[in-house]
Amino acid sequence: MINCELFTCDAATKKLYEKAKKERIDTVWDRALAMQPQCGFGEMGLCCTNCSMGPCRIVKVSDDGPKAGICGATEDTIASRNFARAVAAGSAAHSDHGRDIALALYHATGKIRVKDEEKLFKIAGEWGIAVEGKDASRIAREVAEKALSEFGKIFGKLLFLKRAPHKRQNLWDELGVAPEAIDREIVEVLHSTHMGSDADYRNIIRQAIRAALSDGWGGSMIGTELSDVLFGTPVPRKVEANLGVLKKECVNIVVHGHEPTLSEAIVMAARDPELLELAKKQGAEGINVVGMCCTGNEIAMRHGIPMAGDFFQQELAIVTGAVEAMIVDVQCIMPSLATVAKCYHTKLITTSPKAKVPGAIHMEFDEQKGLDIAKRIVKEAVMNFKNRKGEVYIPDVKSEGEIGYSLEAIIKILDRVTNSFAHPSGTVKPLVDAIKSGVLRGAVAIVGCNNHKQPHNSCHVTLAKELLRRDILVVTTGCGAHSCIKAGLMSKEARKYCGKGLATVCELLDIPPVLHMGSCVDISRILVLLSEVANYMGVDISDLPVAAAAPEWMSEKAQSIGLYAVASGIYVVLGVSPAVTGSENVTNYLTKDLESVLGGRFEIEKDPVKAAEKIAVHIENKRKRLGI
Ligand code: XCC
Ligand code: SF4
Repeated sequence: MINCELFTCDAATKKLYEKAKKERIDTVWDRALAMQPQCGFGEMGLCCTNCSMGPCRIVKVSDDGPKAGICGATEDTIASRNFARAVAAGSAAHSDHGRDIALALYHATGKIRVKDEEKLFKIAGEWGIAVEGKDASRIAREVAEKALSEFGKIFGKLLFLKRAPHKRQNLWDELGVAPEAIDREIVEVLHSTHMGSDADYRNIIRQAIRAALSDGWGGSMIGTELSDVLFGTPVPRKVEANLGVLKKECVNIVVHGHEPTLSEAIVMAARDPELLELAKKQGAEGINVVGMCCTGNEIAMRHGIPMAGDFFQQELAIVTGAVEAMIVDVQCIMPSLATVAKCYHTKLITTSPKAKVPGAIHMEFDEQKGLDIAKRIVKEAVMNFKNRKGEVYIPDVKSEGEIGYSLEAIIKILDRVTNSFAHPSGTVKPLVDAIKSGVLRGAVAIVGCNNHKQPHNSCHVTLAKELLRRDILVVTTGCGAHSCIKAGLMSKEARKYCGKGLATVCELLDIPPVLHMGSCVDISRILVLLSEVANYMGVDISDLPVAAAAPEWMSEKAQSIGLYAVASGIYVVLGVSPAVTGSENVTNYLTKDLESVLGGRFEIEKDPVKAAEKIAVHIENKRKRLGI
């Protein structure tokens, strides 16, 4: 058995891991242990299966053994191709999510009222859609159509690229990396990395950059913006977090995955009086919906629904014995859930045609009949309450924090301290002033997943604390956000971790020092915030005293995010190395050379304390260059 004191800093996780062991349930950590030693070729990116002459692998540890694939592909070609394909898959996942939101908006028009008309009109204006004489429903349809055409339009660049500072847009044009249509960029990576196509690692990474940018400034941004239009732009609110939010006396429903279309409908359905009545008839006190992973972020930001847990807590939620249904859609759903659910009474319900799991019940979700299907799914959960068996144990571990810091919310907060006589409201001026004066040294985005190669949550939390004490503001999304809220970093009390400058800023603005900006597609909010700051200062994103970190990342999506951040001019510190280290050239290109081309680069640093030191040095260098 593994010593869970070492692998996580989260108390609820430790307690439930003990229960899992007692009940002989295998978790992600047990399977990771069984997987050791992991394949060195794969880890270094030196294994190729791109054609059936392979698999081929390059031997690095000794002089003997192949130094090229059967076709002659070198380590540089193989490692860069593998990396590019991972980026393309990540970009595909985010972007297909964005497309589904656009489709949902398209089909919703005329049936429901969109929640944020102001944002709808703003996007219409940005995209050159005439609004005069049209009602919101017609404009919504035209915006949705335009968004959908971003995926496959024949000519022209992505519309949202215009949100970037001019210098950045010009640089992308010069380098030939400005993406055209989202699907096409992803297809081109798959084509150019096909056996016998591109063999030049720099050119392979150039194409990967196009696919990554089409995620951050395309698919993800469409996902975020149109979700806001449909379901409302997040505003600050309090929520509870961690597995202690499950309630023993209630029907517990965990919604897990990514797309707010499903979770929004489940949240509505769970408030249906008939279903509540039915729950009472089954002996429950009510229906308790909680969210997991990015879906957890989405519904917490918009409805204050508790954030039950992160990627590594999904199995443990079921181990409580208190979950009547875990409802999932796409991405980050461990197939193991079906096996774990079998040992309890929990129903695992898949809802997307893109993600079925053997052993789960499939109830396909269709936005057009959203609420009806959601009610049927919730009913399944309610009727399952009386089937609980074995020990129900919900650890008494939860914390509270303030979340919901969309860009619009941040600007509203900044307006509070803007002197309205001297300065117009609605700008980032107070933030820029704080950075210029040095009260705030800079800002860092801590994002990404959990990975058994790093201690769970503690890398996110240690890094955040190290930055706060250096007067560096932290923004976060995804499972990084779950880590931070669980550790109490999104509460006002967290000011105790801050340096004097940051503590003062937080007090003045009445904000926590770690700002929750949403799910992983919502990293696009951070791109827009950075663009606003850079534009206000008349510089490029790469000039700003900022950085990003993914200390526990694992997914292909994270590789796409990392690369679009680098290509947007950001210094990105990864706690887990991407599978490229078998090629010195590719590794050097990503961690060194790219900086002179794009202004951003990767850094690989496992230790969060050292990562914070490196980030602080980077931020001070940027400040010096700006002369502040
Ligand atoms: Fe998945 Fe988005 Fe990673 Fe969490 S942070 S493990 S990708 S849920 Ni996005
Ligand atoms: Fe081997 Fe080349 Fe085929 Fe890859 S593409 S499996 S390196 S022969």
